[in-house]
Amino acid sequence: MITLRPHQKVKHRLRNSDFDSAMFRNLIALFVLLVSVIAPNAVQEVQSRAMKKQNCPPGMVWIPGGEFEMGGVGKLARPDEFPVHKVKVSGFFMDETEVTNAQFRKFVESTGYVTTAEKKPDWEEIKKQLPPHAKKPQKDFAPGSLVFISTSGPVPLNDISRWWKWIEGADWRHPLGPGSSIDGKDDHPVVQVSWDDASAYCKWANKRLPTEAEWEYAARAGKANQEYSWGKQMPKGKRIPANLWQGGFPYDNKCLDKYSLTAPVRSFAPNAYGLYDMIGNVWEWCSDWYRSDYYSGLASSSITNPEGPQSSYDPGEPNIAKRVKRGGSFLCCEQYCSSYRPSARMKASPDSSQNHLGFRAVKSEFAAGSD
Ligand SMILES: [Ca+2]
Repeated sequence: MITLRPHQKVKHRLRNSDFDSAMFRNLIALFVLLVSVIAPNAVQEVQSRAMKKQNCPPGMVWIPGGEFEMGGVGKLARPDEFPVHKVKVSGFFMDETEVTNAQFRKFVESTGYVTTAEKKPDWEEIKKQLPPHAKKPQKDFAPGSLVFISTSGPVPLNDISRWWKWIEGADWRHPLGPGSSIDGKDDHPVVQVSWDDASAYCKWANKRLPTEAEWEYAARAGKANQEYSWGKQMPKGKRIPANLWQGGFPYDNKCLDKYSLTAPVRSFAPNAYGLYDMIGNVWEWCSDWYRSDYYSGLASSSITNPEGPQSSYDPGEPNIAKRVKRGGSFLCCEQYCSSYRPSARMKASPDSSQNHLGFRAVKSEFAAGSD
């Protein structure tokens, strides 16, 4: 038996180690060669994803393109979510979180932008949304916005005026009206922003609002035909997966998820794409006009990158043109709209702002890096 001295053992180990690492490198090279011959597209896809990750704008994630079934799943789906149809979307970058107060403040400080809620409402614009011959009120309009105010007990749920009140002086810096503030809430989503405000921010940030199809595709995060973003389970019990409403609506918020209004972004687990709060916290504006019958007018074959209908139609308020909003908010519950489903559609006029409504932005692949 040959006995190695200590220095010989080290040399021996080094030689073995050199040999092992050379073998390992050769095996990897062989593996890559084999894969590139057998599945060249897979290699390109992996390389492309790695490049996308490397070139991802700060605070955004890459959403790889694909095809999905867009529309209602399960018994809670509403008529405007049908028919379910196939949609292809190209890959795009999406904000990880809803746009925060800090981000919106940076935009306002850079541009001097004044939001819709901070401007005196224009009677000529309001008149367009009212029945013909509506008379101008005696009192002058003051800037303001809509604020959710809990009722003292149960109320008919077909009358939103019971819990939505026009509050003069409510705006993004004062989400609940005069006396409220966003001090210490830099990481909360900005609210009281209209579609026009959200679009102005996006333009400044060299981004854009997501289409309704992009939004739903990103919210599903690869979970085909699932009722909820997190799977098949209703948001019940103590492990609530998003900032929603628990308890009797709109009078008894039990806050099992710990938040009665907005929560700081990233308070709940992200979806499989790494996107936070796609469901709950605040509604998010999309770029599309809203039409209740939009899906039924689409071709039966798969459509690619749809940008929504040319015009708006909401049978509930046919005189008011509306844009789509998605994802539900801290006010969503089973008793009212159950809009914590990725397919749920909601709408509001582009000059509307509310204290449960915000947005996040996206960026097309070709626009990446053009900052
Ligand atoms: Ca909540």
